[in-house]
Amino acid sequence: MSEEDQLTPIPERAVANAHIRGMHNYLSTWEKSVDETDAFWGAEARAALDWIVPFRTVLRGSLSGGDVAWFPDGYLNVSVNCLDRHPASRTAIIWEGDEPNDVKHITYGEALAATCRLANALRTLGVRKGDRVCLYMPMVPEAAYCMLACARIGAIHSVVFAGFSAEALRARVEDSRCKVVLTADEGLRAKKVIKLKAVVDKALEAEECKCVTAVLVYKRTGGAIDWKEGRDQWMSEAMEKERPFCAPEVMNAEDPLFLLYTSGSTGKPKGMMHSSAGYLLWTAFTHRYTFDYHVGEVYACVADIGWITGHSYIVYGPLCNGATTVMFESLPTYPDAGRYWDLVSRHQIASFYTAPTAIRALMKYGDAPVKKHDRSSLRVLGSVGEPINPEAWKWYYEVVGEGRCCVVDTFWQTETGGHMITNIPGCQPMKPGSASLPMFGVRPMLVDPQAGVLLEGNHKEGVLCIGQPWPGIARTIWGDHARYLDTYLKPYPGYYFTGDGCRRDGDGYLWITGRVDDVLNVSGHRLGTAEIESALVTHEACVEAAVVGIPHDVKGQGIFAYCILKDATEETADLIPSLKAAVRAAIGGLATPDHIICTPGLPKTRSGKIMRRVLRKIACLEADQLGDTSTLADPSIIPLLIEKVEKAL
Ligand code: 6R9
Repeated sequence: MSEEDQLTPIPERAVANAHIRGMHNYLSTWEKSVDETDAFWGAEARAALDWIVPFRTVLRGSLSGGDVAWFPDGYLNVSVNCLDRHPASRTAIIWEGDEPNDVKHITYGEALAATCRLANALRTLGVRKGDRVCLYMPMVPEAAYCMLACARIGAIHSVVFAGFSAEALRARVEDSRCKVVLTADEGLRAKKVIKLKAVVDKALEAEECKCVTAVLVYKRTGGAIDWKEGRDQWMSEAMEKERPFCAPEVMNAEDPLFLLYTSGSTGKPKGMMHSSAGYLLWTAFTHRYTFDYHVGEVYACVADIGWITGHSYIVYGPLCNGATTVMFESLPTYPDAGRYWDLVSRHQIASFYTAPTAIRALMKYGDAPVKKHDRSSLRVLGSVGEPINPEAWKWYYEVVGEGRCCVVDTFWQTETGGHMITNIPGCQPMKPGSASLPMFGVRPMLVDPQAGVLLEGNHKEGVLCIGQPWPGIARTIWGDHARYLDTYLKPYPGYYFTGDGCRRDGDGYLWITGRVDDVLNVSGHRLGTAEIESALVTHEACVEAAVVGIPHDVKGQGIFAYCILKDATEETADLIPSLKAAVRAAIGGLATPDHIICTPGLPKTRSGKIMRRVLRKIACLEADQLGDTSTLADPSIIPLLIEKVEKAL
């Protein structure tokens, strides 16, 4: 199919009332947003946010300096922008619990009162501006209140996804020296109980976590939990003691709003630090344009608040825009594979945002579970987390959206705060599998990774960089600005380096080709191969490990691990399960390898570097395409590995 043939026209009915219409208006707005930065973003920030002290400077610093600051002389409070200024009677959150009939509608007034009580409770516990507070929470409205309560008093929240293990939680609490942990007794997903408090207890046993002086526990299930007197308190009891009013802390635009840990190419996760004003503006702005959001509509993002998608597009962006945002606690296949569409029909959802891995999983159940539910309220369907394969795109567009909805394929990262490359409903024709064109304010650059030179014009492929600062860029890695510079800003001086490969086609559309570093994308979850390798070597039998990604038809990527065992270790039947358990203990279930092969050696160069390219090819059963192996120290390992992999798969 030629590139032009792939263009899918904008379904007119979906965008009759669009904020911006037509390619021409898109392009002129985009040009203004990147060329007249001060005028464009100054006006946006004045219009979209309520300021306590208005800013005079729009942008200071540069990518080359690593000192980007937006609206640096302005002051505001993020929670005020997300709650106080919206009509108290409007629905802020529609929460749908694990069971489809467990629904709560929460108004802005109610959310504000709960947030204030929690904010006061945190102050009573001694939490002050700049202190770190860890959240290890299920998908309940209280999780959003906890985030906003931190914002209200200027504390920096660090949400840890509730699927991470005690060890992973410990490392994150330690790295940012959290003072308080906010959690629940248990989480609930498809009737399965997740023992959150027990994980917190285990994590906090560690000497390194003595910084934590209090734990507030939200009662979700009422299940039995251990209690540490003097440290633990029920969240509801702490809240009842407090007034539902809390004077917001006056925050500088650049004061940190939160940390969110994400994986990179070393074993240690990075605490990406986001700012207050720039981040909030970026999430609100992109939420409004990408989903063509209009006040009064119901909007649903079914991600977890433990990931950046949940931060930006369940909580901050939508609430800043005064939207009605859905929080969904359950799974797409519970009680059956029609759950999402049941959700859409019952709450009359206008835009729905999920990940390709969920779409692919649901496709397997056929069209019937979709068609059973009325989807006429839908206008925009969003995709995030990984490249969406054209088959999944078409199913989403044709079956779920009945050809009436815009599909927006949003490329962005924890580090970017919000959408970077995406089509915008009403602006550009769509191409299945292409994230399309840059968001306003974003100047994408393709760079030749070897020569480091810019690749201008169409029909080019290189690594994706961003040429100028945008308001939502993470400002640093907590406690390690040097690593921030080394990872993002030094590889291609003057640019922000995404870590992704990208192709620009004949129409100028951008196609993300995936990570070019040692980062895996498993079911839309970002994992470093080095993290999984260090987890494997915590097992007493494993002395060295190498992890590579392999294609997986639902998860996008699967995890394939090669382990070298200690000399005398026998490969007993329980060895592989216990290696997997070691990974679950160190990181969490989401990082469990799909396959583990034990081997006496790994293909290494003479200087001792593992040749991952070779391991990847073998794991993908493409051993006939190994390429140049002349630098291998000991080629005899190759046939042995091929034989083992063929047996295992
Ligand atoms: C938001 C989020 C970031 C990585 C990113 C890229 C991949 C995300 C994508 C996409 C192709 C898309 N990615 N969205 N690839 N098309 N629409 O997912 O953040 O967890 O930090 O992951 O995900 O590889 O670099 P994060």
